[in-house]
Amino acid sequence: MVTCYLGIGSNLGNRGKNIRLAIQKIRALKNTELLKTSGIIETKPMGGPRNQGKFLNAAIKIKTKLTPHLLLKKLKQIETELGRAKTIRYGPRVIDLDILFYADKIINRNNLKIPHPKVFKREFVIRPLLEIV
Ligand code: PH2
Ligand code: MG
Ligand code: MG
Repeated sequence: MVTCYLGIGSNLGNRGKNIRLAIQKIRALKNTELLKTSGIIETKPMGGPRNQGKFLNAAIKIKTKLTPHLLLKKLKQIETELGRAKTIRYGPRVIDLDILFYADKIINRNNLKIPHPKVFKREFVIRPLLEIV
């Protein structure tokens, strides 16, 4: 089992419900345990279209036996189940699930970068994260 931190964001639909449902689905993943959940904060959208709605953001701490790539795949599945459609970069989304840290691993693949490259540049990531580390 390794410890991971995930960032969660939503700015479309019932944002709070989307986040709660996503956390439930992560908790239900095999070989994965939910350890901590931050509070949910409302944040101004950073990047993307200027007229998009505000986000709700949160972070969670989990323990998992899934490999980073399998965890990524499961998170993408959950995003799809919750109705996320592919749109423009940084555009509005029903749910966004990002791996922020996976133990002390460093991964630099096209489809997966850990730690999340923007983790230290984004207040909407750092604030909830600080609550649970
Ligand atoms: N996610 C983005 C881009 N901009 N802004 C806020 N406030 N919250 C987010 O989760 C967010 C964002 C890309 O994933
Ligand atoms: Mg993101
Ligand atoms: Mg993402």
